[in-house]
Amino acid sequence: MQRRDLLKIAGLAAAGSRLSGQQPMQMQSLLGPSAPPDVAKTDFTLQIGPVTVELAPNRVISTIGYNGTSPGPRLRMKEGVPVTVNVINDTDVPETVHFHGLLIPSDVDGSEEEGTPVVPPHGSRRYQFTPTPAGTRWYHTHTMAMDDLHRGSYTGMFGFLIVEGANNPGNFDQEHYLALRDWEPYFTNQAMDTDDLDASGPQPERPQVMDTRPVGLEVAADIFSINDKALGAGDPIRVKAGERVMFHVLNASAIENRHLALPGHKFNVIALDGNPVPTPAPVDVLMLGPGERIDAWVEMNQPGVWILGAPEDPVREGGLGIVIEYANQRRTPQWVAPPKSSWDYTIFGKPPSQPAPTERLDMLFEKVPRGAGKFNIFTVNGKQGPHDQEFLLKQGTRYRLTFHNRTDDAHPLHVHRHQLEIAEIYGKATSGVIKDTVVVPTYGRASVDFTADQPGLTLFHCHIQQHMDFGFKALMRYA
Ligand SMILES: [Cu+2]
Repeated sequence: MQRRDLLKIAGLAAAGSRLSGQQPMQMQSLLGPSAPPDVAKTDFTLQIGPVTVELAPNRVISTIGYNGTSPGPRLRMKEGVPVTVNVINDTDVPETVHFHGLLIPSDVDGSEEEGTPVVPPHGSRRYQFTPTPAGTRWYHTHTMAMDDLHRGSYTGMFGFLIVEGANNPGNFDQEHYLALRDWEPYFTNQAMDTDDLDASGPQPERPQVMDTRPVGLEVAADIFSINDKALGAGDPIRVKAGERVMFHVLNASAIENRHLALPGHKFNVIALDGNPVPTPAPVDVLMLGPGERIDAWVEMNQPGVWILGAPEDPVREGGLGIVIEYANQRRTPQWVAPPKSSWDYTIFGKPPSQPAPTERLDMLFEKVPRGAGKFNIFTVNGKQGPHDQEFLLKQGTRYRLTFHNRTDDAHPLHVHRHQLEIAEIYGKATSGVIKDTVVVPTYGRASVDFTADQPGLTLFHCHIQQHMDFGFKALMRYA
C-alpha cells in the first residue's frame, strides 16, 4: 500500500470520527459530495405502459399511455422552479417524452432528432429542466410511427402540462381541461377533409398547374373523444346560469385539425398555445391544429342542455363532444350548427409596430402523391428531412420565417424550443400573437418572427404524425 493511500484512509477515518454522533442526513451529503443535490428528488413520474381507455361501455381501446391512464396525469409546474421528471419505460421500444411549448435545452426537450437521449426499453431516464414560460403546455411521445399506427402520437401518450406563473388569468367559477382525440386510426386515400371550414382566405401558393397524379395513403379515424370519453358516455359538465367557465382545450390528435362549438354561446379567447393574446375576442367556433391549445372562457347564459362538440356531424357523432348541463334542466342534449365562421388568428393580434426582421428564412412545402397503396411523401424546399445543414441560426438574431404551403392540406407547423410571433397570415399583417404551432391554410402563406436565443438543435415539423414521418421536418442548427 502506498503512502498516498494511507493518507486517504487516514483522512476518511478523521472525517468519520468527526461525524460520529451526527445525523444520517449529513453523513449522506459527505458521502456524495459530487452528486447533484437533486438526484434523489423526483417531482413527477411518468410510467409508460399498456392502458385501456373506456370511451363508452361498448368502446374500449387498448393502447399505450402514462401511469395507467390516457390522457396522462396533468402535470402542474411552477415557472422558474426546476423539476425532475422520471420516465419509466415498461415497453419493448425506445421512447421519448417531448415537453411541448417549453423553452428548454435540446438534451431534455424530448426529440431524438435534437439529440435528447431516448428512454430505453424497460429502462428509465430523468429529465431535469426549469419550466418556462407560464401557460397551458402539454407533453407527448415524440417517436416516429411510419406505417405502425400503434406507435408515436397515435397512442394514448399525451397529457396537459400547466406552468403556473405569477399572474393568475382571472376569476372563474369552473375550469376544465379538454383534450380532443381520435382513436383506432387507419390508412385511406379518401381521408375526410375538415379544412374547408376555414378555406376562405387567399391562396397565393396555389400552383399554376395542379399535380393530378393519384394520391397515396394518409391516416384517418372515425372514433373520437374529449379526454377519455366519447360524447354522452361521461359525466356532463354541470353549470349554473351566470357562471363563467374556463376551458383549456388541446388538440391531441395525430391526424387532423379540429373545430369546436357550443350552441348559443361564445368562446372568449384569452390565450393561444398558452400565451395571452393582445386582443382577447369572442368567437363562435374554435379551430385547433394538432398540438395547438386555446384558453377561452364561456359565460353560461343560455339555460338548457347542450352539446359542446365538433361542428362536422360525423366527427361529433363519432364521439367528439361533451354535454353541458345547466342546473335544473332535464332534456336530450341539443346540437345546433354554429354560424358560418372562419378561424382567424389575426383578430387576437394588434397592428404591427416593429419593422420586419431583415434576416429571412423560407420553407416551401410540397406533397408528392404516390398512388394507391403507397404513402404520400412531403418535402421542404424540394427534399425530405432532416435538412440539418440548411437552416443555420445566428445566436441573438431575429428571423422572419415564411412558410409557403404548396399543398392541398392545412398543416399545423411546430418549431421546438422557440416562440413564434405571427407576422402575416391570410394576407393580413399582425403582431403580438405568440405561438409554438401555426396552422398554415391550404395553398396559403404565413410568416412568423422568432429570436434565435435557445442554442442547440431545434426541430421544425408538421404536427400531423404521418406528414412528419414522411418528410415534413427540418433540423435548425446554431452556426
Ligand atoms: Cu402536415
